[in-house]
Amino acid sequence: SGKRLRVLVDMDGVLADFEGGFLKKYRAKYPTEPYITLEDRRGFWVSTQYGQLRSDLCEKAISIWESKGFFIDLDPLPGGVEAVKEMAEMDDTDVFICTSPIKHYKHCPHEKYAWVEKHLGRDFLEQVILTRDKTLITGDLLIDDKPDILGVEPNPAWEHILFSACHNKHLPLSLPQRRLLSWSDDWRAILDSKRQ
Ligand code: UMP
Repeated sequence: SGKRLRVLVDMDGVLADFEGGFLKKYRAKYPTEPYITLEDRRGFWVSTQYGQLRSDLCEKAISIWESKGFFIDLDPLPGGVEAVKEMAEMDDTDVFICTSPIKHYKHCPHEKYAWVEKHLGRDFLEQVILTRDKTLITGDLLIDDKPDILGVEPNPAWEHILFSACHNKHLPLSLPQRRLLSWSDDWRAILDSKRQ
């Protein structure tokens, strides 16, 4: 009973394998350059860590996700598409995909919609929110792999659930923040904990 539950689900690193897709295409384009294994990834920004490895690798990294085909080619992360479909079928539950496009807008926004259509179906396009500021979006939960989600709204409506990823799994959890270790973890219990 009570009001409907609104769940915001991030795309890169939560539904789509941004890190795996990046590393595969970076190594294919720059086979002789050094790279960072997923095991050694630290920090949300791939470009920052590549820039620390060697300064010119920052822009080489950026060239990968600015390329045509990068976002549409990302593989779904295990269980994500199934979880979101199940969530959307639950009583009194609204699910939105909440994702930040890169500022190089030539391919990314189009391919994010195309990815949702391909993996979740045409009807799910109604649920897509592209925004560079997630603090403006109201919801009960935001499932996102970015540790710090900041914007102009100092007190966002949602509770941020940190979705584990190669770059954040070593971070100490700043209480009372909760984690979802993967889509095999108990996401249903997290939703239930927010229901009236
Ligand atoms: N992104 C960068 N630089 C990086 C890593 C990711 O620009 O080093 C992009 C990819 C996504 C966006 O489009 O940032 C992150 O979006 P969210 O996962 O926060 O929605």
